[in-house]
Amino acid sequence: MSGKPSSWEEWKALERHHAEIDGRHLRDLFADDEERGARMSLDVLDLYADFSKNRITDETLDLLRRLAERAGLRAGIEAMFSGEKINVTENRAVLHVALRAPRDEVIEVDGENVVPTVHTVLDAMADFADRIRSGAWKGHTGKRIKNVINVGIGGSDLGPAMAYEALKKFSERSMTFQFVSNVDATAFAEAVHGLDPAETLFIICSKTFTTLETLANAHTARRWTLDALGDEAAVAKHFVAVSTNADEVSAFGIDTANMFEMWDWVGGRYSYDSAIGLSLMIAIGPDGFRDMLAGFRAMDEHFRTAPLEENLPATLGLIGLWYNDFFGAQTQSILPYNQYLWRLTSYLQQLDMESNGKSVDRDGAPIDDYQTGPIVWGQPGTNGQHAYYQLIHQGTKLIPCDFIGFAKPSNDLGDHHEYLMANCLAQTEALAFGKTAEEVRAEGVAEEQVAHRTFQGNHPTTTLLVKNELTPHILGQIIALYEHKVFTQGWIWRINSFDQWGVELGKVLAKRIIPELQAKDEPALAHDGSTNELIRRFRRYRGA
Ligand code: G6Q
Repeated sequence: MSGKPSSWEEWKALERHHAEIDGRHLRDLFADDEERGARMSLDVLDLYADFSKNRITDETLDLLRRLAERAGLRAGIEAMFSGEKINVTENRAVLHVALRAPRDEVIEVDGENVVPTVHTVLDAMADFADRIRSGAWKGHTGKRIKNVINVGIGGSDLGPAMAYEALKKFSERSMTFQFVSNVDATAFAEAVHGLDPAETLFIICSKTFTTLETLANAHTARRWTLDALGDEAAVAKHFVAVSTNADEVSAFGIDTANMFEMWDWVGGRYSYDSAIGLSLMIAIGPDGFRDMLAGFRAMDEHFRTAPLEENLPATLGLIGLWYNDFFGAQTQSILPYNQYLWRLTSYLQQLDMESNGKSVDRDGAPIDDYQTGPIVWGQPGTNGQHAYYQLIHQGTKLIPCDFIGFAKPSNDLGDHHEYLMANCLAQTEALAFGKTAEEVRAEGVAEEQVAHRTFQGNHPTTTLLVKNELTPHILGQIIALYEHKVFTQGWIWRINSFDQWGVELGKVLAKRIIPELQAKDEPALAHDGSTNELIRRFRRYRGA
């Protein structure tokens, strides 16, 4: 499929349709159609998705689906699942779906079935996790491992960190789990504060094993361990690695027998189902981890097989695209009403923004007349309500929101859960329907106050109502849902959602400035005037 999406007849039909919809209020759409609330929904696995509070009609959905068909979404899905090298700029397959494939599935990359090696690594992880959890694996001095510290950044951090928080209820509470990512020494210093090195295991997660932040933290961890335990042999008991780069792992001093493999066909931000999730597996146990993979797998199968009309990730992707490209919405907010999901939005921020923050298409042509990925942001409800929801309700910007609520609480205390969910539901209602000036006046509000207390409404939301409490299986479903939503959008925008040259740039740039900050003598600087001045001042204030 080639050509700019914006030049397709299906795109132009949506532009025309937008002109019709733009003036319509959700109040009217609901008044005209009593069935709308029940009809504009999908019931998939453990998720009930209500997208009726969006500025759409049945025709909108139909036109969006035609756009997806024109873009060859179905063929794109097949290409991904069958291991085609759709990451064209890196000439790689994109096979996070293989990480949750059952043992008997065959998925080939360059003629080799990758599923057996996925399960070999999963089995090795399970064996290791069991030994840590049971105490069979001992530290160098014979003490049991009580603390696990994941050292990694970006895709080698956010997934396990988010999922550990999400699934804390299922975790081994006699152990502590920490995630060190920032090269700011505070991250490391605070993580190890009060810990006994003899009881601490570091998992160094780096696909490339060349990332500055991770290697700096890993070297510091090594020193911290050896300063206390005094014997190089301790490294073998207190460090394991997850990487594709065996040479760098052994150069660092970790025996490759203690290395868990990953593969170039798994992108960092899609990797926490791989050995990158080892810390999580130690926390929740191999059974919990496999249950989570089964949740991912169930959503994978849904995405691959369900027709577009019933396909939840595709539908969410299309609705997001509708606002992004036709209403000019710049952002997308994700608001989980679940405290355990407090890091979900940061995780999804990377997933979405690193994948679809692109401005050239797959053929390298500039994208200058349509928008690609949105800015993703949000905080768990109800905290956000007392902070920035004001702008969503009464500001001048259009912010489509996903609300995620659970039918059952993870911790059932008094009336908390009903209070929580009442807030969730009330917000989507208020955002959609607002409060008219007449309604405000009818409350007896003084005339000069009426405008201030009027709520325009017509703010679009999608509600994901999970039928159960948050479990590993359900977390897997939710994450796979968003992975495939991002895929849907990226495919239609004709971008490569699987490279990240902007991230690579950062890795190179910092390395140029480090020697200039560290030089004993005033270095000759050849940056722009601002950067030169900042470097000079940093050196001066630092006392160089
Ligand atoms: C993810 C990105 C990026 C990456 C980190 C860490 O998709 O590529 O966030 O995960 O830069 O990279 P390493 O795992 O190679 O250290």
